[in-house]
Amino acid sequence: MSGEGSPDAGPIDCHDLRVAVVAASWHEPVMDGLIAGAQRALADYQVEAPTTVRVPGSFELPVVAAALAEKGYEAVVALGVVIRGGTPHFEYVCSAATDGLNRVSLDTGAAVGFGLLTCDTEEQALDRAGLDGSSEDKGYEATSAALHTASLLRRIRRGYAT
Ligand code: DLZ
Repeated sequence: MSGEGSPDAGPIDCHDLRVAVVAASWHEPVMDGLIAGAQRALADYQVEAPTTVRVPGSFELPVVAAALAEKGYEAVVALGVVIRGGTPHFEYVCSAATDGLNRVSLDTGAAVGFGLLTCDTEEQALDRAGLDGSSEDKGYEATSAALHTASLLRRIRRGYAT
């Protein structure tokens, strides 16, 4: 799946949304790009005082995302990178993180940004990490999606979504 066809909705005012970023710690150069992209989006959307926490690996993203959502964060942006190795571990970590994050969103009603890169190689991951020379900026995209979704959910819950 490539970034072709992605929406280009621009920034909206999210200054009063409670937003947290949870980021895994494997593949630090890629994570640095994803986190920087998330921070750029948070600034563009005027989010005030977002929280950022780190977890060891992508497997740990859902449980911490759930704790943040339960604490009242309306948008939780999950960032991680899983790179295929020679064992089935890749599939287990990817599906646990993906299914877990989906569950967090549906169970808590928080908007969860899905910024998990699942790549065959580190080069592919770097190309999506929003670094100089990257063709995509998945940290920014995941944050933007979470903020638009949280804003829509708030309007629906207040009864004035169209
Ligand atoms: C174990 C593991 C492996 C092999 N690869 C990755 C990876 O590419 N990206 C990532 O975020 N985490 C990886 N992990 C760690 C697991 O996510 C988890 O942290 C450990 O299995 C401990 O629960």
